[in-house]
Amino acid sequence: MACTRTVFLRLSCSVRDKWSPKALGCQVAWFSSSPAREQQEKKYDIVIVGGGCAGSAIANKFAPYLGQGKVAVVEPHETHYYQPMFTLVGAGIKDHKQTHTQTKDVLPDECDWIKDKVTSFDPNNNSVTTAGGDKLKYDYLLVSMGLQLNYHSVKGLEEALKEDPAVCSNYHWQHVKKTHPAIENIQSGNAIFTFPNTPVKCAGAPQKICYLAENNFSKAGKRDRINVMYNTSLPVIFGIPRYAAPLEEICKNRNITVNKRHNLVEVDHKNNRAVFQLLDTPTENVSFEYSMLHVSPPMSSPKELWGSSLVDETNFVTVNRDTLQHTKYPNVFGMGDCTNAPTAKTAAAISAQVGVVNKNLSLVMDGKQPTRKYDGYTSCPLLVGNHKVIMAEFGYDGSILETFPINQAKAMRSMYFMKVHFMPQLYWQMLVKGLWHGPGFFRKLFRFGVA
Ligand code: UQ1
Repeated sequence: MACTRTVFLRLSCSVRDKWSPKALGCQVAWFSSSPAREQQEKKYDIVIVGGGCAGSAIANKFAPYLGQGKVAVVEPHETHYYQPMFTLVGAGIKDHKQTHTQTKDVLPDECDWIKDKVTSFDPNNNSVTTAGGDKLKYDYLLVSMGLQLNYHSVKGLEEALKEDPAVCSNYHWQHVKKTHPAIENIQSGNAIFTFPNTPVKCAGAPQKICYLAENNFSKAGKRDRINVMYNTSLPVIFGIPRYAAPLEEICKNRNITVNKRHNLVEVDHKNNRAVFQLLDTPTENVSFEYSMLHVSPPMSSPKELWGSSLVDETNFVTVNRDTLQHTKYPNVFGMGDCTNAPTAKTAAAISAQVGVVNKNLSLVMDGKQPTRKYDGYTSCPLLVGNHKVIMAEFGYDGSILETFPINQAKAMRSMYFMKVHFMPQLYWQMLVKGLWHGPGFFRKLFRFGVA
């Protein structure tokens, strides 16, 4: 193979100085000095594919304990986003600058950060290969790659996001910047909010921005000129009936039109039209003129996983829903949005999974069977406007797992405070550092240890 010089570069200190400040960022990256280069092969105790919320938390659990160079995190992006804040940015409540930090600042000093992406998995030989052609061998693998946003699957959408200031999307760090201006600029006509016909992360986000925008329109005195429309592919407004009931009530009281089984298939931004497939009569489409369009894009597992032996027929990583261990490869675990664990995909879900994977991976590394069980805990703080939040918390099979001994199906100001001020701190100071295992302990405490 044609090769030129390969640089295996330690970004700063090669031997960890325990007094050195974290700001020095003692992580390792592989850089090539030319596109054609010699491929590396390296062996690790643990390879973590994906350095988002889940990957960072587990890296911070294991790397300091195992020591320098034993854990690799493969993550191509230099920026780590706190995605739950995107709704607040879209609504003009938080600044975009508050959503992110550098990847190197959330990963532990002791891990090797491979700034690349994994393109193939070979679990039968305990190895993964990166886009740069490097082979990483492992004893244990964690797959925490998140979801892929498929804006390209909706005809005309990418172009509309580029060219039409009225088309925005809170799911992407760039498109979210357009949401608040679009809310401010609309004067009359249809404000349309969509929910796609695929698995999604934060299933509440598509409607949260609808409520916040409607609230903004009312306060700006233009509500009577704007028709607010929530067009969802789902047959229900929310999957858990306890929370669906107050949300239906909000839509009714605030005159928000909810069009169920409507799936966005085309945006014709030159004519301000959004086309929806009617999922109950799929050969039929309906089109609406828009003055503002907020799109929640179709999503899928990352394409690098497709067809690998780690995934099911829907291309999500097949894990045991209780232990999060892979169903076929006992030295592989899955976490976060890319697995087939049947619960809603959120940062809160990851928080509860951190404790489970930490315990079960440790047991497996000790030659034991995994024992810790994930109850499917997930949470969706549903911002409904007027500084209020319905704090939905639930688990597998629709079980309600509310933390506080109050009626969380009611929109409350205290929960708004939690969402806007407390959760970001919890995320940055605890969750990505592997120090927050979800609110299960507090839930039991508030119920005197019985739930
Ligand atoms: C949570 O743990 C978490 O992760 C930090 C979130 O994501 C930002 C949440 O939104 C929620 C609700 C939780 C759950 C925590 C409590 C205290 C209810």
